Amino acid sequence: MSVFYRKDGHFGFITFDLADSKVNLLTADVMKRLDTLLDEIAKDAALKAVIIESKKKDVFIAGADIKEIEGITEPHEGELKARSGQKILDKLEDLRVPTVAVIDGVALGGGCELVLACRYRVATFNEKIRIGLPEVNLGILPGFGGTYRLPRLLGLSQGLNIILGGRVVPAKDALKFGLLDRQFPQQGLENHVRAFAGEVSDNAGRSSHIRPRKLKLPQKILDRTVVGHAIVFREARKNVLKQSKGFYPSPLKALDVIEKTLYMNRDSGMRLEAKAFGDLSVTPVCKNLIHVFYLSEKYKKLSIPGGETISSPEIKRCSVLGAGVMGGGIAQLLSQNGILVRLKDINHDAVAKGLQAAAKLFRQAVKRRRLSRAQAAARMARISPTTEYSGLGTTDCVIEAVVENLDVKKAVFQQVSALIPPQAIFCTNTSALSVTAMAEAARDPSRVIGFHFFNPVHRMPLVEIIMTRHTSPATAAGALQLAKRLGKTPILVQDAPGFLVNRILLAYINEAGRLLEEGVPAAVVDKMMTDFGMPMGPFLLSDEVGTDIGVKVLHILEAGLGERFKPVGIFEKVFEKKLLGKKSGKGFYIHSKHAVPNPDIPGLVGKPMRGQMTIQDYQKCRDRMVYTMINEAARCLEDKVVDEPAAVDVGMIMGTGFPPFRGGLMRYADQVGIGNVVDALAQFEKEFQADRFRPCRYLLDLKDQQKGFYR
Ligand code: 3H9
Repeated sequence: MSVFYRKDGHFGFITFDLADSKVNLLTADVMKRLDTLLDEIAKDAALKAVIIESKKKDVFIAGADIKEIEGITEPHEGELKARSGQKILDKLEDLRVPTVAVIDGVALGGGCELVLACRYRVATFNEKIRIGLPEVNLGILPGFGGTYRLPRLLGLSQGLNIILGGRVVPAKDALKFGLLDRQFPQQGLENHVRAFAGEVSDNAGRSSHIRPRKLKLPQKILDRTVVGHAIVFREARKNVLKQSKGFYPSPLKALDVIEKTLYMNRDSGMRLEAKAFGDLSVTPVCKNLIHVFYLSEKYKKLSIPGGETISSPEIKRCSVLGAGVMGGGIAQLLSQNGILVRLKDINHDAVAKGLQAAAKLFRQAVKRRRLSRAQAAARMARISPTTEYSGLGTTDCVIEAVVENLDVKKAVFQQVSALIPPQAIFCTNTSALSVTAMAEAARDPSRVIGFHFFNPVHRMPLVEIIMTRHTSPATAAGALQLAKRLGKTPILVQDAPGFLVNRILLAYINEAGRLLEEGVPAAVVDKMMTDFGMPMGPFLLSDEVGTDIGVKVLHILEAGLGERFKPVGIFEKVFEKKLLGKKSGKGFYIHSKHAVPNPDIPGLVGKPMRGQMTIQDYQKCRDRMVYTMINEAARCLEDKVVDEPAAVDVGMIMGTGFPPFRGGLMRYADQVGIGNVVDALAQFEKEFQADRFRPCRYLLDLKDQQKGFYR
């Protein structure tokens, strides 16, 4: 059983407690049971109020069952699913007596829609509470009445903000927006709720708003007049088009639905919502985004085999060596997550830069009201600067982020490993150098591990955790635990040149360089990839990272993996000319307010750039870059750098911004068809007389077995 009903005096209690599940879900069975209960409740003339609660810790209801949505194959099936759920929630809304949802955890998607159908919503002060409608992140829209009810409750602007952005908000914001009526302490919750239910049942029939929202004048016009609505819709459409770049259909569809239903009666509005839900639920984008949801659920809980039995001591103190861009960012992230940080660099200026970088991030958090001034100051105070190797005797973990030079790093490992407690974890944030070589320079190689953050540290969700043959399970378990504590998604990678993400990325960037040398302008190559959905093209990315860094990493990859990674001539030339990218103001682009193509690049290429391309040529160039990535990723699987295709997809989406709507690089390859990828690569190999395109064994085997990476 999943939904229980009890009557206590004049109050009815509906309790959600889905058996054998950590979370409550509005599965088809749960909805059926709720339907039956509501029919019974509606007949009870003695009832004064209905209270809806959850027995799950930190979860009210996590929404409809995503597995059921994944299984929808026909739009009509999706439409019916939404329509039947809507009718049940309409019954809840239409109950004669007041209904009170008691939220002490997450109320997401259908869970939020259920509370919207209640007359009142109260919550505890539980920090874990999140309320909202994340459906667009799954490529769908709220289908249990959310698009109809939320704009009516919160006003059009705030309603659109939540629905189109797939936003979820903490209780404090929900109270401010009018999504909650009241907050109570967890202690004595039932008494508070009973008193509240008593109060509202005495007032039944009067306002359903306990806290009527006081809108300031411009907002009042925007939210409460037809002209205001037109302005809000126009702005929202502009924003959605800008954000979704046409790749994600659901926010636009949600906007269309709300625009049409805002003045409709409930039944007509709901029908339109259900139809739109059905249409979206069968799109490849929806199925791909659901795949990404599962991947991220799986990887955020990643453990090493047998890792559940290893207890790693909590990391309370951490030393960060090197206060550059990465070191400063890492120090900020650690202190943000309650860890005391010792930030070391060789001189005061260098340390000051790292501190300034951390302080800037905290200032931004205050500006965005994510932190109070006092909280930011307390977090900043957790970082203590030093130019000495002091304080290392009590550290639980060291993260090395000094200059990317193996000899320097080995010296650091040798020196510092003698100063830290024997059980401390020693991490390197190198982006490509041999972690094994560093481990072998340390006193205890089993405590050394790679912990590769991506830039900017506070924003990029991925951490590559790099294991060497020496790394102990306890060290790996400790590193995974740290990654989770920092809110990052880890992937486990074996030590190999460039690890996983940079290896794939640089194979692709080098191929982009070859296209440029063939006369395809850098901006055109970049557009090919942004049209594919990448957040930026390879040349702009190269400018962001720094062409010096790119060339350096390519040389490391060339040394370890061979000729195919030899930096293409144009990268060497750009580097020699000190066109380092954003940091020097010029690279493939000139960086001022906007990046504009650098007119000197064609001269460096030494041949005229091509004019208009045919669609076929355009696609072929793009395929060369994308299939190069697929081939390199397959080589990583063949070399056992990672253990499964899912790790590649998590790495590429979270480390490079590979378009989530494509479900990941490996899933994209499956959708193209492995046979087609292999044939195209073989064709490129022949046409360009280039070994680098030769499909690797892993791909050939998949083709022979008529398999895909996932199927
Ligand atoms: C929707 O509601 C559509 C409607 O508008 C209309 C329909 C017609 N479905 O992550 P955890 C699983 S769409 C299926 O470890 P946490 C999760 O995968 C839905 N499964 O806990 C995991 O499985 P496993 C909109 C779900 O505390 C297990 O529950 N809702 C769902 O770290 C435990 O979860 C969302 O998008 C689900 N809806 O985080 C919310 N939710 O044990 C998606 C969870 O096999 N969910 N599971 O690995 C989340 O964001 C997080 O899971 C949550 C809990 C914050 C709830």
